[in-house]
This record gives sequence, structure tokens and C-alpha cells, in this order.
Amino acid sequence: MSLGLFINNKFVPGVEGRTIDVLNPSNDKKIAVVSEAGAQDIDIAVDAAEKAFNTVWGEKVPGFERGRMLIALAEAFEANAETLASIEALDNGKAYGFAKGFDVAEAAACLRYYGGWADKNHGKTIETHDKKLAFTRHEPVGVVGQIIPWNFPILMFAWKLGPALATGNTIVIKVAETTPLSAFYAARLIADIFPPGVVNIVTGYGAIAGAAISSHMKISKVAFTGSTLVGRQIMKAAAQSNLKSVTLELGGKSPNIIFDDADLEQAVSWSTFGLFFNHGQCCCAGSRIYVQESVYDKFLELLTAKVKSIKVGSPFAADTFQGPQTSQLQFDRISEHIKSGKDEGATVHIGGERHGTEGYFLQPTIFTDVKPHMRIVKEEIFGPVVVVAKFKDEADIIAQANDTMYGLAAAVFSRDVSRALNTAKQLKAGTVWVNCYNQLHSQTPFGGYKQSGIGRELGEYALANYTSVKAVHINLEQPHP
Ligand code: TXE
Repeated sequence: MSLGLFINNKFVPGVEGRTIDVLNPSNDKKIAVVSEAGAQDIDIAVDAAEKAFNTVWGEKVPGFERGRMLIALAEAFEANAETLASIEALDNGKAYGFAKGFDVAEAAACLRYYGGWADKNHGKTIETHDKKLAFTRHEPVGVVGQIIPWNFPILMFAWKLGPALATGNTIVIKVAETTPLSAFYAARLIADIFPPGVVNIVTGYGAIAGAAISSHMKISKVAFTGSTLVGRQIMKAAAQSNLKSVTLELGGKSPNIIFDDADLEQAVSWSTFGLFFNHGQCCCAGSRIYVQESVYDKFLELLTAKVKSIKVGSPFAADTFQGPQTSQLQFDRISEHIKSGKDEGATVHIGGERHGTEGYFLQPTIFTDVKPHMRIVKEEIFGPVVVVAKFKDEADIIAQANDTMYGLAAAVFSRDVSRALNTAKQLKAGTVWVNCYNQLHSQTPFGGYKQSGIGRELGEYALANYTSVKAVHINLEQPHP
């Protein structure tokens, strides 16, 4: 018996009857079986979403009413926080305390925030001349497709639903095939609040269900979070089908810069959190730490002690900071990166091996003696692996920090505000943290420069991703010339 796809507020089996086993990353054992969506299932979900858009959603429902429902969903997330967090810990492997205190709490906050926007995304009246009135309408785009990854399953789900529903669109969302369970639990909460067809949730493989979404002729917009490699394929599919608009939130290799005047204890704490939070599986992870030469040794000594204190273990143990990586595939990819670091001559300062004997656990790892050409310096590892390098001065660090195809995030640690802001200005990144790391709020935009993505999620900026602007011109008794 498998858990079905969620279409029209009901769980239904996939048309072709195929299923996916969902594994517990702590011990590799099966915890659930879910239906796998194929292209026909995506058609069915899109038809449901289109019907809902034309009958019970979109501009048929006043903004304040859509907002009320989003806020009700936020409250339902909060009321079910322990269940949702337990599912995340079991399915994704993240520590239960973080799942509850961060993922579920922030998901609810995001839904509530966009609930507030639902009746406030107004058009403008525009001055042209005195015989004319022009104004704009912010209209929903229709059926939107959304594809999300496995690193923050319920949080990414909320980031995608919030702005799309607030602005009146209906949704077909594909959740990651490795971590579908929290979204399917949330489906039950959605069914109690939203009309059928407004939110349709499927899972399935990227090359089949994901591709069917990105190339669908009735989907007007696709929002994707995942790898840069797949981001390119999404854009291509959008271009080759109906030129649907595309927003992409992709990978990163974010620099974390420690100047010699930084509060080193604080910098070490934030930097440890900046990389090892969520087992290094954050697109904005501060995976390249650059330390000014004169404080390098001291910083490394403090960082080593801090990283050694990270507790790796069961997601359900109260003191666990780092659980297993989410899948065997990710475990293998990270292990391969660690091997490449060793082969290319970097020093494994600490870690570098598997942790324990079962599940996908890895030791928190620090590499030193790294060179700019090494794969561990250039490529996103997406695991508990950080490289630490030195820099001389401001010019040197700007050059090293920006020497990447990515541009998602960066951080600067310094007590000198001018130095910090001057550096922040020159960094090619969509987010720059000063004296902190991994601070994400529903109110502030998030997204990438360069190959880290297109468009911004969160904040007021995300509303534009889900609306079309219509200009209406009204003639006030101006005769045709
Ligand atoms: O990503 P994919 P994977 C990075 C990270 C990681 C690497 C690979 O470096 O090591 O990507 O992870 C769906 N058309 N990030 O393989 O494949 C897929 O089913 C449409 C960064 O998991 O990009 C899943 O739902 N969809 C990142 C989603 O895309 C497709 C988060 C992500 O999977 C598809 C995750 C296709 N052709 C990984 N192929 C971040 N930005 O936070 C796959 N998918």
C-alpha cells in the first residue's frame, strides 16, 4: 500500500502504478512507499489546478480571504509542529530540535508573512496626461509549477507556496523523491483549509515528473530550487515549450571572510554554524573560509576545537547537532569530494571519514593547505566539509572570494564597519552577512548572482515572480486625432 499523490485535495495512486521507497537515512531502512508521478499524473494535476484557478481561486477569491487561509495554514503547521518535525528528522535526517525550532517554525512564519501580503499587492495609477487614466493590475499568472529539493523539505515547500498562493495562483508542486513525507502530511492540513485543486502535490523523479512540469504547455511559470546542472535543463525546457517564466535558486560556494580585527570567538561560532548547520546541506553554506594571515593560526585553533565539539548522531538525540546526510547518493558524492581533496594534495586537518558503521553519517571535516584550482575549493560539496585558506589584504580577499561561478551568499567578520561594508559592496553575492551567518527571514529577499540563480525568493520581491502586470489605459473624452 503506497501513499498516493495529492490532487484535488485527495490522495490518488499514480496512473502507471509505480512507487518509490522512502528510506531512513539514519539506518538505510524503508519507512514508507509513495506513488511515483509520471507525465500523465502531471497532466491530471495541472488540469485540477487549472479548473481551480478558473472557478474557486485566483481573482474569484478576495486577497484578504486568501490571506486568511494562508494564516490558517501557518497555524496548522504550528499546531502540528511536533509531527512535522518528527517526519523531517526521520525522512531527511536533520536533528529534531532544529527541524522543530527552525524548519517548521520558519515555514509557518513564511506562510503567515505571505498571508499578510495577500491583500496588499496593489497596482499603481500612472500619470500620463489629463485626458487619460492609466493604471496597472497585478494579476496571478495561473497554474504554476514548483520543484523543490530534499535539504529543507517543509521549509522549501512553504517558501514556494506562500508567494504563489498570496498572489492568487494555483500550484502543482513536485517534492523531492527522497524526502516527500512532510509535504504529504501537510497536504492533510491543506485539504482542511483550501478548496480542491488549489495545491496539488506530487513526487517522482526529476527526469520524468520534473521534466513534465518544466515543459508543460499549461504551466505559466516554474520555480525551481536545486542544482545548477538541473537549473539549466529547466530553463531549456521552459524555452522549448511555452516560454514559461523561470526562477531558479541554485547552488553556491560561499566565501566567509574573517578580518584580523574580528571578534574571533564569535566569528568561529558563526562560521561553524555557517557551514555545519543542516550537515552542510545548505545552498548558502559558508564552505570557503578565508582568514587574514595574522589571525589564521588562532582562528584555526578555535575553529578546530569548536568543530570537534559537534555531536554527530541520531536526529532524535537531544544533543545531536549533525545527523546523517540525506541519501546514499549524497553521502557518495561528498565522500568523492573528500577523496579528491586528499588526491589533489590538501591536508585533512580533522575528519575526512565516515562516522559510525550504518546510515549516511560523515565526520565534520576541515581541509587546510588548499589551492584555488582544487575541486574542494571550486565545487559545491553540500556536506560537512569546509576549506580554510589565508588572505593578505582587502584586494586579495575580494579577488579570491569572487573567483567562483557561484554568487549566492557571503559573510564578512570585522569590527570596522567601513571595512565590512566596503567589502560587502564588492562581493558578487545575493546575500552578504556581516558578523553573522545563515540568517534567513521571510521578509528579506534571497537568491543568487551569477550561476546561483535567477530571481529572488522571500520578501516583497518574490511577489513579482507570481504576477503579470497589466496596464489599463482609459480615455477620458479625448477624441481620436
Ligand atoms: O539535485 P537536483 P540533487 C546541489 C548540491 C547537490 C547537488 C545534487 O550541490 O549535491 O545539487 O543534488 C528535481 N527536471 N543542490 O541531485 O537533481 C529533483 O527530482 C526537473 C543545491 O538532489 O537538482 C528534485 O526535486 N526537475 C540545492 C530537485 O530537482 C528535476 C538543493 C533537486 O534535484 C530534474 C539540492 C529535471 N531534469 C541540491 N532533475 C539548493 N539550491 O539548495 C532533477 N529534478
